[in-house]
Amino acid sequence: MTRTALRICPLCEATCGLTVTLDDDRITAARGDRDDVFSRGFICPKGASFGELDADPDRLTRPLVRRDGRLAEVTWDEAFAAVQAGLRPLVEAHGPDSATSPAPLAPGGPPVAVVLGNPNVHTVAGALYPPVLLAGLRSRSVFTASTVDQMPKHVSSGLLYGDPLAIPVPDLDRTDHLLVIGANPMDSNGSLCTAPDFPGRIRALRRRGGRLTVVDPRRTRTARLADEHLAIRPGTDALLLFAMVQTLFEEGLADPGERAAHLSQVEDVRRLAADFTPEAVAGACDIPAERIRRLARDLAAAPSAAVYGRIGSTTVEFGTLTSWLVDVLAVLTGNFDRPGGIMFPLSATGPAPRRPGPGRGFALGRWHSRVSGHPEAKSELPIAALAEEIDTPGEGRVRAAVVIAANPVLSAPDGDRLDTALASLDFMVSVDPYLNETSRHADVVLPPPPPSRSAHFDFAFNALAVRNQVRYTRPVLPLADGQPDECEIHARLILCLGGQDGADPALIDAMVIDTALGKAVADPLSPVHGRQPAELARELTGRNGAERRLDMMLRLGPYGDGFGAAPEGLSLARLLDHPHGIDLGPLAPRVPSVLRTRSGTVEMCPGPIAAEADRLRGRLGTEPAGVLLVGRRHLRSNNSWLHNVPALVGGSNRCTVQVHPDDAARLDLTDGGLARLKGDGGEVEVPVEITDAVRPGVVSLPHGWGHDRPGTRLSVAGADPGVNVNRLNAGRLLDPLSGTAVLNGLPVQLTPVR
Ligand SMILES: Nc1nc2c(c(=O)[nH]1)N[C@H]1C(S)=C(S)[C@@H](COP(=O)(O)OP(=O)(O)OC[C@H]3O[C@@H](n4cnc5c(=O)[nH]c(N)nc54)[C@H](O)[C@@H]3O)O[C@H]1N2
Ligand SMILES: Nc1nc2c(c(=O)[nH]1)N[C@H]1C(S)=C(S)[C@@H](COP(=O)(O)OP(=O)(O)OC[C@H]3O[C@@H](n4cnc5c(=O)[nH]c(N)nc54)[C@H](O)[C@@H]3O)O[C@H]1N2
Ligand code: SF4
Ligand SMILES: [Mo]
Repeated sequence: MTRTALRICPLCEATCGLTVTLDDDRITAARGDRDDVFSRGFICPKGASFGELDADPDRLTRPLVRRDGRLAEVTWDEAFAAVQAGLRPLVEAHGPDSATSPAPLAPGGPPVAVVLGNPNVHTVAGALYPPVLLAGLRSRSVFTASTVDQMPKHVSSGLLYGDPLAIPVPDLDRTDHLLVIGANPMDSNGSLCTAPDFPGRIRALRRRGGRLTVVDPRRTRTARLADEHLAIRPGTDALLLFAMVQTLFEEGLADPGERAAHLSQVEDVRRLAADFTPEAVAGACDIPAERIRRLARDLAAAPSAAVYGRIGSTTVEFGTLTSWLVDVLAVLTGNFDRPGGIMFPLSATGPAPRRPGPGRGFALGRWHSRVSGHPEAKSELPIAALAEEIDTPGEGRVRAAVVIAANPVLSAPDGDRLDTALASLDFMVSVDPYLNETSRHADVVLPPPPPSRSAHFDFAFNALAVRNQVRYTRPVLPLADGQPDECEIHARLILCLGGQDGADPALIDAMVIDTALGKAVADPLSPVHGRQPAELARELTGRNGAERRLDMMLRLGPYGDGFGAAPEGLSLARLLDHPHGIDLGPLAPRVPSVLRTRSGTVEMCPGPIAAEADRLRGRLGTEPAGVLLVGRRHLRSNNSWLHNVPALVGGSNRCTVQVHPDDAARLDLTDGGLARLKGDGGEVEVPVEITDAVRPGVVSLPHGWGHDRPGTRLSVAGADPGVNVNRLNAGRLLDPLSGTAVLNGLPVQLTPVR
């Protein structure tokens, strides 16, 4: 029987609503849901292949356990028993660890690393359970995709606003001028800026007479749409943006406008920027000084303007400084926290707005990594340091790993070293639907069900969306016999770490609800202040623990019904009545209530930033030489795990090194010929694609390829494996404040292979 069902797409940050067509239990088509309150029918080729991805025959359907060196299918009970047997002794040796029985933290915590990958921000399980797991385990060896991605933005926000999660987004639908630094939303569909149909929103900007400026060493599909494209030399954006700040002060254009009363240390920024004149940076950036001045003037003159930076602004040596400068430019041009500028979304499951005033502030470097002494950021260590934390002998060495939705062998620096290091662990468990380059090292693999059989709610991306809205989709198909939901997998994993395998996984949700309601009733500002937690818990609805937690978060959240205090407010039941979502309106100003700094103001010139500015000042007058490597993304790909879907691979989605014609001629490279690319971490041989889309002196290789390892189960990807760009990168170059690896602007050597 044919029917349709709604499912929010989990594949990228655009969070498009899909209408899937089902023939019995097979998805035969996926199209955009025209009635979706946010995405309004938009879809991209990845979403359209939802059915194919969902039914990939290589997807694991049963858990695997290593026996006599080989991974074999077992029952779920056997798999969890193996997890507890493998991890519990290591946890126990380091003292009590349960989140319910707090005890003093053993130095460094247990020798168990937790590695969390990108899809965790796209699943309900990944949002709700890892925080519980981390609180219970209290390991200091926590590594996530953030340190090959957006950690610089978290650190910048932590320092500026006192809250690393308070990330302002461009008010895309109302801005008159969008300045894009190192992002290619035409292919990525946007990031740290959830905007389904980013392409349409850019076209709408142009239609209403707005201006688009793109700073990118490649002429990307986004750059092609721009009024102005600046092909900057990679890694020099901090210099460019500082020179714009200098120009604003120099020419009397710095005017924060209405928000001035909530800012502190603005004069310190002026002093910090003084030496970064356009003339002083022009050579390094390879952008004429007069053009830099004009960029600053245009930004100041626009009726409204938004500055937006992404991967090319974060995964670089001065990533935190650049991320800070992105916001500083918006503040100084009066485009902070106002329509058309950069604004803070208000998520339906986030905390309700609190009374303005001093907060707890944000601290960095509360502990350091064992081997290289990297400071923690947001309780994480750099994923670039994962290999050395495993393979360097000594007290506190990481001996086991819990890997959830991560493929760091391909996505993190020094892929080969990490590959070897993971193989040497005493124990590793992967929660992953594929047997891939990383999970092949696991002793236990716990596969989640396919997305059609999981519910979807965007806990992470609603806080980054260009419009406030809320949507929820239940699974479109029931779970296969015996297959647990991913939430249940996470909950059982938490129980195993606590030595409680066999206990009811619902206990985990009950504990979280109990704690959260306990806090809420004790909070004099909460609508449920003074009520009984048990009575509130009984009011929660939902089919399972995850739904009850969602109901609780919605009801206590900024739009919530407050358990009856605001009867028109949000609850799970209300959301279920609106299958295409509920629109909550355009972004609204949130300063000062969003601020959590100790001063209660936007602290414009934090100490760690000033120190980084001094380090950058030392670079003035220098010009990076040699060939620099940057990445690229393709619309029909997504990090490391979509190369197994036939409809998405092939054509222009290929793992080639793009080289400018001048460089190709100089280096004697031919189109389609092989080149050897060498970095400080290793080398690869890869086909050359000659194109003037990259600027001279820059080559581009995508990440997420290199599917040629034995012991994986990726029949499509393995046939056209590509190479792992992160083999080139020894992972020694990091943005020091955030621990984020330098993935863009990496020095490489390029030679022809004969
Ligand atoms: N050189 C270079 N390297 C990069 C980047 C770059 O630009 N250049 N980009 C970086 C960025 S921004 C990121 S975010 C990282 C991403 O890198 P990772 O965080 O490693 O994420 P993925 O490569 O997407 O791999 C995700 C894993 O999750 C599994 N998975 C898929 N769906 C699910 C699910 O529903 N549940 C579970 N449990 N598992 C699932 C997949 O099979 C795969 O093994 O890569 C980074 N690496
Ligand atoms: N199709 C597709 N979509 C995706 C993903 C994917 O793999 N494929 N991954 C998802 C993830 S995890 C993320 S984090 C987002 C990332 O989203 P984006 O950041 O929009 O994606 P990228 O294509 O990496 O864009 C980074 C751009 O920065 C440029 N760049 C490199 N170095 C520099 C530099 O030094 N300065 C400047 N100004 N620019 C530079 C690159 O040429 C590139 O065009 O995309 C998400 N969406
Ligand atoms: S843009 Fe992103 S969310 Fe939308 S259909 Fe494509 S992959 Fe899915
Ligand atoms: Mo990412």
